[in-house]
Amino acid sequence: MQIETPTKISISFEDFKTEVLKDYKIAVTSRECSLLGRREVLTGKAKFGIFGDGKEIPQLALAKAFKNGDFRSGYYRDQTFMMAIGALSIENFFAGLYADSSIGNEPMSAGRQMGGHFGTHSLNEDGSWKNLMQQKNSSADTSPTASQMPRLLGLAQASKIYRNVDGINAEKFSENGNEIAWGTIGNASTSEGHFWETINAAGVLQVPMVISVWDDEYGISVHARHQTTKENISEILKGFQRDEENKGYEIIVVNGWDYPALIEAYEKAAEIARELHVPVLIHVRELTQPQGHSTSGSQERYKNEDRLAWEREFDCNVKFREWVIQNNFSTREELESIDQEIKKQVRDGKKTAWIAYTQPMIKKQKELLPLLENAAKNSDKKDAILSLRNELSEIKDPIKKEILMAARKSLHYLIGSKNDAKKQLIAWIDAYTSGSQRDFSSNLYSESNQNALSVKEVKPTYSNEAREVDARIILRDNFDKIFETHPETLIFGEDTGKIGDVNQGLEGLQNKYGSLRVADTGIRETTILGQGIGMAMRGLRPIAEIQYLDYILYALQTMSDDLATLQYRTKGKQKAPLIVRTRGHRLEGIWHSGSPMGALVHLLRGIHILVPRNMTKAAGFYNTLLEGDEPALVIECLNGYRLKEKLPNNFGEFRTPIGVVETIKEGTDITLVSYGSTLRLVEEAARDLEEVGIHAEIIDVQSLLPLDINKDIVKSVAKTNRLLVIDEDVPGGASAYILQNILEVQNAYLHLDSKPQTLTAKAHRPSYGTDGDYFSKPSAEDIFEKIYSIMNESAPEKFPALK
Ligand SMILES: Cc1ncc(C[n+]2csc(CCOP(=O)(O)OP(=O)(O)O)c2C)c(N)n1
Ligand SMILES: [Mg+2]
Repeated sequence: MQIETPTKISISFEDFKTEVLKDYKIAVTSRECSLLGRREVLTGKAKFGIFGDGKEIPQLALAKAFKNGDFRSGYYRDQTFMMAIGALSIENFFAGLYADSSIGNEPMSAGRQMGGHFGTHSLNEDGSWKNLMQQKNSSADTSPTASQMPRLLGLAQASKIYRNVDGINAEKFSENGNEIAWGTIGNASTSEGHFWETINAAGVLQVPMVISVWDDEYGISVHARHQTTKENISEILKGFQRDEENKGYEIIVVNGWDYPALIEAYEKAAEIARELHVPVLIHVRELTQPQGHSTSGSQERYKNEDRLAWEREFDCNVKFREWVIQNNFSTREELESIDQEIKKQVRDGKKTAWIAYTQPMIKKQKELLPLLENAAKNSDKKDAILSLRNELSEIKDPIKKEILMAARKSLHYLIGSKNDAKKQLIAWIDAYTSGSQRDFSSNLYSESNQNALSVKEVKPTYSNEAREVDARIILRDNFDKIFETHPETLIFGEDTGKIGDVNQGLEGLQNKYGSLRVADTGIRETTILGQGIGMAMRGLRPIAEIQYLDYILYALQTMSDDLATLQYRTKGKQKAPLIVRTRGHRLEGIWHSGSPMGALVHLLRGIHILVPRNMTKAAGFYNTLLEGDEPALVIECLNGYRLKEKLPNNFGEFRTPIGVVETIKEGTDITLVSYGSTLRLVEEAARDLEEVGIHAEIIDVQSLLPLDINKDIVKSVAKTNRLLVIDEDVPGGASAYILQNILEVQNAYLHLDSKPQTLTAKAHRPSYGTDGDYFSKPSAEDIFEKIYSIMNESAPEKFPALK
């Protein structure tokens, strides 16, 4: 018998039935995981649960349209989809819930993320790319609502680049740009700016992005009437609908419990997006939350009985089951027995996951008990140690914390004693701690042999007749070389394309390399960042330009929550080697001369932060970064583009090393540490100080994250015995960060004869105009006087008081 299936492809009833029953099993498995998962939290075996119940059926339809090479960028409701593409087993699901730190058991994040945060592996053990065309891909989830949206844009745009830019080796990433980036988002999260910014940008760019809105009418307890105009996201997005004259979106509305309609909707969406590169929004309505939002709180507090009754009736799994029976794909009895079988499978899988999670720790517990007994034997605090030992032995499934607590507290009782038992205990604690610490702290930065720190310095070279040119020319010619030699590089931002950036560091390059590789964007910093993240995750080497450092605050959430955590939250299984280019520090006024480096340094651990003092150094950083596999933020000096620099002749080749400081003036009296635009003033002050017999040594840190990996600054302080850190940030900002490193990491306090100090801008934003700058930021006079006062304090006879 042939039937007209929702897939529009005429397949045999038997084949379609097999497909339907396979889906049924996944839906039931997923639901059973949610139900048991909640129980695991309520009985204390897991800490928090957020599940995909009530959203199963649309995800099965999504999975059918999802092909190898495609990418998902979604949120915590998508367990059914992950199961359907074969990326999440029952055991994986529970390992995530328990926070199992083994990447083998918990491939999503090795226990670093709450359960419900999904991802696949893009990288091999050595950090190199897997062939993403041979697998179904999911970018790693993040918890902040709508934070998946900017990255989604970039994942989609990569297809556009692969389809339209020649010469890129796309083998592992794309086949003619036919890959779709599939987004998922909750109805309430569409209230976020990230959603709107992404929707508009994808409409402008016309990229293959299909975004599903899972609409259950609620965002935790808050109803749609407080979230969305007209309580209807597809209704208010109607203006984005494409028509004969204008490009735009295809918008599809479908009920989340209607299996055949969903399959049709997703097939149609895929067709349009994949072939035509038109973005699609699928508004999936009438979804439910059978168990409420998460394990914290209960929905009875905010849903009335009518709503709860409706949710029970329209539960997508219930409706699907009815449909299966009505259409004779199975009988009630058959489904009953499938249900029972799956219940058992999930219970068994849960048990297996629990054993895999707890076994290694039980082994450690067993190892430790005799060590504690031995230690007790040899101690006058025997009873206290034995009591710790006994408490530990009574814990059925101990976690690392409980085991280490017992061991370390016992050691505290052994202060002053010396014997083999204590030695053994110490060795055991050290080994267990350091091994475990890696489970929780590794992979903040790349650990591959392509990591940016291992790229060796190459100095710029100059011909004998090298000219002095406006520094922006050096950037321009270097970018030219980069685009010529690396077809996978591209740059985009506000005014980046046609005019070649606001300071003409890209002058003429759009004409040469095309408007996809040197591109203007809308004014939308968050999604500029997201374009970069997504494209970098698909093998391209994007350079995202944020016009001024002051405006990076718009993109900061995405940088901090997404880009900076990517390697860490996947334990090194995904990377986005994105270069963020911007310009900042001193120029004019509150919003064109900010230098919030402390804020950035603190929020962006996981990204290299580079602060070159001139454009040759900046160009060298770009060359270094393109050799590496890590994300970085490069801040060019806003007031440096028209200053003269000597023209090198090895563009594209010279490399500024990352994390390495440079001594730009030698001296014996005091070490001055600074970076960026401030350095020119420090140099000016140092010249004046020479006149009064003070010989300052100046160190340019060049790179704030990481900072002075060779610990060179302390060597200078050992010579000068005095230290001043100078920058344009607020008091206690990046200067305090630098000082902490020099004093605490490098132990420079051992060499100091004077109080180590900082000289910074005022606490307020810099005021406009030359006087505004003079009274807001450190001037050469401020620097001179500060240093002079330090010298006066240490040798008043030689350096009599200034005033
Ligand atoms: C930026 C941010 N604000 C608040 C939260 C807390 N929070 C988590 S989920 C959620 C509701 C999301 O609702 P919706 O988008 O409709 O998704 P649903 O859970 O209903 O599927 C909120 C407010 C968060 N994770 N991130
Ligand atoms: Mg919702």
